[in-house]
Amino acid sequence: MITRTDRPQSAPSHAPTRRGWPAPRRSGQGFTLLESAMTLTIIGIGVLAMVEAQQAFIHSNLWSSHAAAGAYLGGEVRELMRGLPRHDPASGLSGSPVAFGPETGETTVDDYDDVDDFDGVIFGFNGTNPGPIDAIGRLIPDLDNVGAIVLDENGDPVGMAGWSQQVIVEKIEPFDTSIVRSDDYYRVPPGSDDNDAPIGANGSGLPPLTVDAFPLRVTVVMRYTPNRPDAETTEISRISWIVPRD
Ligand SMILES: [Ca+2]
Ligand SMILES: [Ca+2]
Repeated sequence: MITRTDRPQSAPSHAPTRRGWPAPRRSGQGFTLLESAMTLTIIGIGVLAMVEAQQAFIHSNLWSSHAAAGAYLGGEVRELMRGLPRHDPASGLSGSPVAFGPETGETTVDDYDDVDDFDGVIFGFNGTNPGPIDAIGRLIPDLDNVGAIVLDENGDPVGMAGWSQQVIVEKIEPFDTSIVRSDDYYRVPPGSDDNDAPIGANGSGLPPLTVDAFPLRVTVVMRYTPNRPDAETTEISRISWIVPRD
């Protein structure tokens, strides 16, 4: 039996073998500078590839979570506005001049009782109202790393950081929904002596319509602003639907 100590001595490392290649290094001899450099290069390339793959994963994951959050926030506003009349149930579409928006005394989302009340409202970051909001008008709170609701100095919940929901309500032509009319537009019969009628209101050949008889198109735009200096606001998603005439 041949033991480690009994094994015959191998040839010196620099001595060529029969085929001309250096013999294997003996134990404890160490590495040459070239071998060390090549090893470091290979490891470096591997680490770089892993870092790039990790960055790509983080970017993809961020886009995915933002897209999901944007769709969620848009769906909440749509659900909130579902079933509301196009114009105020008490005063209709009125004002001087006639314009969309909340009526006197309607100051919060709980007061809004018709679709046009929401025109121009931005819920959330840098907005006109607290937000973002959910389908029953409640603030959607921001969560910290362990899932706890973030509170302000008064102990009140803080809205989802950086997110906003902007609502745009437009009056559209029932015969061509790509045509947007002004808030006070209406149409009178041809030959009408209504001197206040908007320009072209009775010359289009289309049927007469009162100021509140047009369908509405609602668009909700979701935007996100990262929490860092000089961060740019990005539109993440938008949702649009038409509220038909009764
Ligand atoms: Ca109203
Ligand atoms: Ca209104």
